[in-house]
Amino acid sequence: MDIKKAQEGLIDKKGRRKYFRELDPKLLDKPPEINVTSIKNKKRILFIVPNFHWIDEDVNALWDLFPWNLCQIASVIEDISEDIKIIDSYKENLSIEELKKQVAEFKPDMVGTTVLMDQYAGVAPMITKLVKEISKDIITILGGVYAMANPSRAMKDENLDYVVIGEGEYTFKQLIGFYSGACELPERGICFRNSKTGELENRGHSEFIKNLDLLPKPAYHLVDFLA
Ligand code: B12
Repeated sequence: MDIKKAQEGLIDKKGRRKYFRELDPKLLDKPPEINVTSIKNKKRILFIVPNFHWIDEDVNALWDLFPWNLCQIASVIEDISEDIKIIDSYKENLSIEELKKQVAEFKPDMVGTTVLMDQYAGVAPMITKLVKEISKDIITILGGVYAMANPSRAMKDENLDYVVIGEGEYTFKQLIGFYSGACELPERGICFRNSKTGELENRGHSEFIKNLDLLPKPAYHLVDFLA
């Protein structure tokens, strides 16, 4: 193989790698407008960190970290949600049945799961299955590096309703806003099954949040650091 030629095909005229160009990068100057005060019934939002030991007993999977990504998103959606909970089934070492019991008790309208890397792709359908067994009406969302890098693969899971592609703070807020009747679906940052055509609709990478300093402080009160 002619490596130089192969590389040329990956670089555009501005010298940028093609995959980056395909992200069609755009900056988000200001948060999307959502009429939060018009919402009559706010949604109950549950975030889940899967227990990676369901599929992997490798000691390298033993990272003692807390889900700051979910705390970050939670702080942005606090005003639009009825209640928000984060279940870290990894830290608690919950079994599928134990997690299912906690999900049923919380009675969520929407469940967002995070999967950091491809290595753990297999845990996502385990979560969506248990959620849809509780109720088909619960909307399931998957975010994180695995989902954003492989949206079509992730959407092969028939129990998954949305993949969030890119930074999730405002995309997820708009998704909640949509199901609360306060705005349209996000124009970017989601992949889902179009209900009319049945085809996958990939709206591409979300806009990059321009000024991260404007984000509220992460909702760290939703996780127990010292447990
Ligand atoms: C910090 C980090 C680590 C840390 C912490 C990992 C951890 N378990 O938390 C450490 C150093 C331990 C680590 C180790 C490894 N890492 Co690492 N790591 C990262 C890094 C640099 C940042 C991740 C991060 O925290 N970002 C900040 C948070 C806020 O962003 P986020 O999680 O993506 O969340 C945002 C969105 O994704 C989205 N989102 C996420 N979840 C959800 C959920 C919902 C519902 C919604 C709506 C949105 C949403 O919204 C969030 C806010 O905007 C990424 C590179 C990157 N730029 O992402 C690599 C990265 C994830 N790591 C990677 C790899 C390969 C590894 C290792 C396997 C390396 C190795 N060979 O050992 C190990 C595996 C460790 C393990 N078993 O867990 C790869 C994964 C590639 C892939 N496609 O799978 C990445 C992408 C780097 C790369 N480009 O290669 N890593």
